[in-house]
Amino acid sequence: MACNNYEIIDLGVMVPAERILKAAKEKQVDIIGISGLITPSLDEMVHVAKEMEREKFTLPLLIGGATTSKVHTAVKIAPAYSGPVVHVLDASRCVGVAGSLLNADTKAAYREQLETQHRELRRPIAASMATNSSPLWQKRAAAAIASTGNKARLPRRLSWAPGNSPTSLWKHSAGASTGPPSSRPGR
Ligand code: B12
Repeated sequence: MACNNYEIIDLGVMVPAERILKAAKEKQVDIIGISGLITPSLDEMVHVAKEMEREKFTLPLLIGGATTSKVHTAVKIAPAYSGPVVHVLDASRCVGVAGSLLNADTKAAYREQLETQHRELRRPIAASMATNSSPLWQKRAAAAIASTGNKARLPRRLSWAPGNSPTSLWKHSAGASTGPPSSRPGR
């Protein structure tokens, strides 16, 4: 990221959501990135997303780390926050993702693509919940399936405990390339 003119503000590990969001406001960052190494990090990431929503953030939230996945991001994190939430498999892809999210010409289409992908990833889970015999579960699953926007909340099926997540805030410096991924150097 730094090689592509992004300034990285590394807040370290086990950083509470409150401190992440405070720093994001103070430094006027363009993107927040959080990393999850072990299972407890996953629930903490959902908490960060909820806090971003509560504090009316609109910045993109990037998700990465050994324990994270596209499915968890789509099912558990993205529904908690109305801004863009992107799972990035490998940090080396961040330049392209950040560019697509920040470039005025590409961000709307990228967001659309992201929402479609998240809906696709949620669909089988919502469908499997619908087959559960509990009436309450069926009701909640039906609501989840009927929901279209990224506010769709799926009932809790999996258990994730709170934990830690290394955190970075990225400030987009003047001169950074924000064109579509194929047009940027270093990819
Ligand atoms: C190294 C390691 C450790 C080290 C950690 C040292 C340290 N201080 O970081 C030690 C030995 C301490 C350790 C301990 C444990 N570990 Co461990 N560990 C690993 C291991 C082998 C590699 C993790 C790593 O650093 N990879 C290198 C980094 C660069 O890769 P990465 O995290 O995947 O990040 C890449 C992408 O995800 C992305 N990315 C990462 N962060 C971000 C952030 C953003 C914003 C973006 C966009 C992208 C991005 O870019 C990176 C480069 O491509 C993984 C297995 C694995 N192969 O992933 C298990 C693993 C993470 N550990 C695991 C476990 C269970 C543990 C322990 C709980 C074991 C135990 N019972 O004690 C403890 C927990 C310790 C703790 N409290 O955190 C599990 C986690 C499973 C889970 N879902 O919870 C894993 C997945 C192994 C496994 N398959 O079971 N571990």
